[in-house]
Amino acid sequence: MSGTETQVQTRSQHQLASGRAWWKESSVYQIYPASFKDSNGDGIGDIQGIISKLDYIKALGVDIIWLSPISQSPQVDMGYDVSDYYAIHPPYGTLEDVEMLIKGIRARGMKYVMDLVVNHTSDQHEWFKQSRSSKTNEFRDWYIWKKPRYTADGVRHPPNNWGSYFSGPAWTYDEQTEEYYLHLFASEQPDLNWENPIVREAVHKIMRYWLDKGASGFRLDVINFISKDQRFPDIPVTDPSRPYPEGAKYYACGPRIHEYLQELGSILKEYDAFSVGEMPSVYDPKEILKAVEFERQELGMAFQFEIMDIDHGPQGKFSPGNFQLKNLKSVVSKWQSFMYDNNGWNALYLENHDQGRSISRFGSEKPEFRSLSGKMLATFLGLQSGTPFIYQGQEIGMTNLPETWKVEKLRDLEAINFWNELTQRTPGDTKLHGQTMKEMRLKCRDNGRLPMQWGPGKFADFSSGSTAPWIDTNDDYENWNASSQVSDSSSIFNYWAGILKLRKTWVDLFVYGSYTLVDESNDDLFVYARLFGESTAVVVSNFSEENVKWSIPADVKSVFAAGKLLVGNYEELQVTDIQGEAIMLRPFEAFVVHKGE
Ligand code: TEU
Ligand code: CA
Repeated sequence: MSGTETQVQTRSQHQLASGRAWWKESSVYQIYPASFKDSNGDGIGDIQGIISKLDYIKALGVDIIWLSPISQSPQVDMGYDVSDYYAIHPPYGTLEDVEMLIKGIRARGMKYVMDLVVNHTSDQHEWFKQSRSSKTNEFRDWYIWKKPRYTADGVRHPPNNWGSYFSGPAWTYDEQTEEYYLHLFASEQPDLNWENPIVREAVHKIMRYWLDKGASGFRLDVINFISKDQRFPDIPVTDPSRPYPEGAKYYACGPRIHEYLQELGSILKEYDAFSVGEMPSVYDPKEILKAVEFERQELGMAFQFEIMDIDHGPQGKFSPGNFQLKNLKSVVSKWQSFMYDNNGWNALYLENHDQGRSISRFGSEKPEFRSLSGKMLATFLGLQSGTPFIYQGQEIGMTNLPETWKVEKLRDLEAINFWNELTQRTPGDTKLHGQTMKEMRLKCRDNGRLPMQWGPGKFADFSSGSTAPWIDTNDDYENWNASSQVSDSSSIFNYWAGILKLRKTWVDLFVYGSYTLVDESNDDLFVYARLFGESTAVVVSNFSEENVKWSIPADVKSVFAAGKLLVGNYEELQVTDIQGEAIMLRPFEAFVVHKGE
């Protein structure tokens, strides 16, 4: 008996390791409001635009709609800089529009999830305006203010050397009161001081307000950053070209995080609400488990970033990294098994508004492979253990921005700041600049922010007006759009719908079943088994653009022999003719075989 075989059998005895919950059986569709659908022709997506597309979303078969922030904001970071949690960003619409949206979502049997950004606010929030006005203002302690440090030569420095995620130091000096405030992101995004119980109460009040309005829960922005080590220590500098390194060690899952999350959790529990915490910079699942372990009742699930950092290079996100299937296997399997074995829960995603498109990163944009690899990724992701998240456009196989785009076309401050800093530091280094542009095209955040491709008309039918969209459309919308896919039974859209339906049909197996990696050493195929009681499914995904001959491993042979095919991304499914030993997988082929009840 091989090692894997023993594992598959032991696991099948587990049955239900983790408690049932409605949000485990759901799937989520993420909307980026500015780029989804513009109803009034000003080039910016809006709430009425979303309302007009609710039937489309329903047809995909998702249960929850999560909107990236729509609260009032100066939009330095596309709404992740909130200036009023109780008002709506006017170009998106009004409070009445949001009420209408929630009603429309609920009328279709779906639920609305709000993006809650409370690690920081906008510097235009009234709280911060008060806070910066004087050292004695009652809001002073709502943010994190520190005295400068001075070197022997009298030069002023920030209180420590933590870097901002958007370049430069994480501290900005404020002349008015001669102190620095902390901002882990842009200087217009000051971090709230969660040590202050009044700040936490203000957050609780916002949560209750929206839950009472009909929100069914929250996606909590960088929620694992809210508790900082109050000593605010320096981080050792290892790369002299980067004097302000990431200080995550001192604030990612920091000292009081679980105390704060328990407080949020008790409100969420009261409303039986959905919650997903965004948790970057933590690679130890034990740390994240403390927030998502079922009985602890903090958060439902978390976005881990190990999967997204998989093609980042040694000098960070925009340095070349090499995506290798074996790394994906070990990352995915680590989180899948760990959460299952320890009563935790995974949020499953390959895309969001901060990431490159998954076909461009992990599949192939080549015309002959684009649809196939999109469907392969849907199979691979959608049938894992956890709650799947689909990002707008992913369901129709949208890809990254065109190769012809120059940096001037980018809109995101992360990429723009990075580019400016790099080109100033290394003038004339065209090789480095070219390489960086290549990496940006793979991983910059604008990739996911191009207008949703609804149809072949002007501006991809995203906007009907004469005003150009706030960010350019991709080049390929005439042939690659939602309207042609909805009516085509062989489209990625309908394939995704089929995957989500499988999860509904086989809830025990695909939602609550165990996960086991099969044929670990295979360089081209990602194969895993899901087991529940007498039921087994084997999910096979070919990540390569070649034909791959596969000898079926002993531990899953019986599934192939007795099994039936649940789904596959090629029209003629060769696996039905398997003679037992080996099969030939075509480029990016994916399918699922099933045995049992
Ligand atoms: O992102 C947090 C985060 O750490 C990243 O995904 C971030 O985009 C990346 O590290 C940059 O390299 C969240 C939001 O999703 C993002 O849009 C916001 O800009 C950020 O928080 C600040 O609110
Ligand atoms: Ca609009």
